[in-house]
Amino acid sequence: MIIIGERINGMFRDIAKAIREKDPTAVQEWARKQEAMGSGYLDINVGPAVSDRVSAMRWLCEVAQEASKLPLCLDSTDYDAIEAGLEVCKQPAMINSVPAVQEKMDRVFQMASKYNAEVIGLAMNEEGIPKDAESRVALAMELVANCDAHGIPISNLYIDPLVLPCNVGQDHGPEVMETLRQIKLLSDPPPKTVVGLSNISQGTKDRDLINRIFAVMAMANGLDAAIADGCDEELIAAVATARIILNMDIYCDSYVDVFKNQNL
Ligand code: THG
Repeated sequence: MIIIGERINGMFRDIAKAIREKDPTAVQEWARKQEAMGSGYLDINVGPAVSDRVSAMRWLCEVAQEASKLPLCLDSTDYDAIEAGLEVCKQPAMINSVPAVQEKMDRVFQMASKYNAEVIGLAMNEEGIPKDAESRVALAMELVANCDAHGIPISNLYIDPLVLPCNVGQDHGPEVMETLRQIKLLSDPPPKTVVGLSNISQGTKDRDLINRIFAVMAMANGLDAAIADGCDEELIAAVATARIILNMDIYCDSYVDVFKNQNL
């Protein structure tokens, strides 16, 4: 499973301050740290409190790329901000995200095609997030059809079944697991899958434990990627171990590396 490091997000105080003061220090520290600990992408989100999302996104992308060579996952509902990020990305990026809403899919898949970007498609539409797996899979199918219609390889599409905090949407848990399984039957090759892992534990006690258990359960149901705390050693160890159990690593390489690094 690929970890998309979640930490460069204006929802965190140090990043909000960095954006306000145009001080790259915290952004670049998190970029380096997440890369060093094995994240495969850096999520870049300007957060809720920014007035000019376009210039904030452009600046975050520029300074993150000075510190890390990881590809970026541009996380915004403002497509002008996403496009500003795509313009300065030095390598193909991931667009995070688009719901199954026609005019939004038209704009996002067009941008993806122009900039050779991957796309996260959300299992939701104008009516919100459905509860049952069948309705989520039906929305995933719409995203697959629109991706294909724009000539984008389906392997560049990541479907996000959408994870809600378990203390408000506990009944969504099994539906998310079932959605992850069924998405792999939609096409050949199938789309990839991604979740916002830390969503599951928002507002709960024992957040790290809940995140870790959810991650390995979702991996057993085929999860390919997670926007997650890439600096949580326990999460990384759990993911490395699940990769062995699921026979995803030849020679147990990542398992051995992780435990060697922790001197166990
Ligand atoms: N799907 C997709 N993209 C996403 C999400 C998703 N992007 C945003 C989010 N969800 C994933 N990123 C985070 C980042 C942080 C937290 C949760 C998800 C988090 N933050 C602390 C909190 O809210 O308690 C903030 C703590 C602080 O302020 O210091 O949990 O689902 N495609």
